[in-house]
Amino acid sequence: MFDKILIANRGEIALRVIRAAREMGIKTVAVHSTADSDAMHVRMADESVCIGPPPSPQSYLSVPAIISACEITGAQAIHPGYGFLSENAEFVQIVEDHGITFIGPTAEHIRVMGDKITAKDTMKALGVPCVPGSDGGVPDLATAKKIGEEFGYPVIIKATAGGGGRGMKVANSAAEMESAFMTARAEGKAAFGNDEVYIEKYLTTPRHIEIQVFGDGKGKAVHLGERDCSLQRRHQKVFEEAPGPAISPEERDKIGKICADAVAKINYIGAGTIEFLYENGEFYFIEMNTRLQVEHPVTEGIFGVDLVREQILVAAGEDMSFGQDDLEINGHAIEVRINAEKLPNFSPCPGKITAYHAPGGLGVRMDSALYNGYSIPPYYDSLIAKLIVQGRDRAEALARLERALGELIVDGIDTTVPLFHALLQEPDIHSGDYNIHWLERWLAEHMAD
Ligand code: MV4
Repeated sequence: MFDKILIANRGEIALRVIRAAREMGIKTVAVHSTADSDAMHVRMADESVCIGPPPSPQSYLSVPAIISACEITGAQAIHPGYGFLSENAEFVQIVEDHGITFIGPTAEHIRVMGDKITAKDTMKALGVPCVPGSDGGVPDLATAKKIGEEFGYPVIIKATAGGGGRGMKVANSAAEMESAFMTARAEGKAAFGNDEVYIEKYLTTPRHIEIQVFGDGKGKAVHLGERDCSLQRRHQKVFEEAPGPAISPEERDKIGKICADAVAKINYIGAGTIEFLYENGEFYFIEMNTRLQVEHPVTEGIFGVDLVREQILVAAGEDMSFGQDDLEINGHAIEVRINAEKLPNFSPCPGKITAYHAPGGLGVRMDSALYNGYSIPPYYDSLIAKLIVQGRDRAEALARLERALGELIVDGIDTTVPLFHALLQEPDIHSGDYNIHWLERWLAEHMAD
């Protein structure tokens, strides 16, 4: 096992990793920009290294600075958290070339899943159900129109280097194809330097259901059920839950086994998420994320496992501490993402926290790097806290969410907390009757400015 690891991240996820490492008796190194000298992750780690000025490209994304921090402190492994360098295959290669262990998948798995066409080809070949569409890239407009006719409109054109909603355009008819095709191409080129696109049948009212998988890198893998992350705004998740209110135990076992078998076959190591659209009782693969995700705590809650601990175990060459037969769902968990943003426009709202009180009690987990008097810097993501609640069933989890939100005090800045109080008044939230468009529609109706 490692003696010391470095966490190449900040905020709540850096704390999350430090906590797992400390329970395992592993020393921790925090890295930070000059804007984060007073940040909680710096205080909580055993050691810290300043790696550069506030803008991320010169600090949290600076590969030489992070490698140097490892060498100076003698850290043997790097946990990337999510975002920043977590899905950067070149970074992983450089880390390994320096004799440092990357706590996460191989550079090759990250590369394969980062290219959405290759990811889909790979998953299809492994028996994972995919959205019908072009098999591979679509070279020109004429081919795009042929595919539109073959699968029937509406279709969606996606940049192969895209993901998270960028470089995506819907065409409702042949007439809309030219503009949608050209725009998706141009966006792919501008944002990712790659103008290759592919086409899928557009699913009009799906849910976003993602399956948590975990592999040991030696051909063994398990699944930890699904999360329903359909409640999103501009491709940012807002509210996530597990298990999915629309998924039956039989459906879970079936799609879960398909996913676990797929990642076992490619000797996948560590945590991964296989994203699906779910409509009319069918799952359609869209993307795979090769990292620990923001919303992993809802899965940890219902299965009672520490995913970061397992990541560290398998990265050190040890076995996972559980197998599929050890995994059983207990109750229901919900996470809400609390952002330093001002409603109704969700405009970023950095500034000084003048009073802070975190909720507690049975079934409440608050993952946050906030403290009283902390100043939220303007340079980074606006996520300031994840409130995760768990109950014996969904109704109990929702009641607990409302109770916990009531206890929370974050003064001095605006947050998205009022959004959650309002959502908890909605019958559709209580019945679980929502899809990927529900929140945008609700916001248009309730947050008109
Ligand atoms: C789709 C789709 C409908 N049909 N693919 C958006 C982000 C990227 N991960 C995939 N996305 C979508 N792909 C087909 N074939 C609708 C979306 C989509 C979406 C997906 C998940 C959660 C929220 C969404 C909001 C708008 C569109």
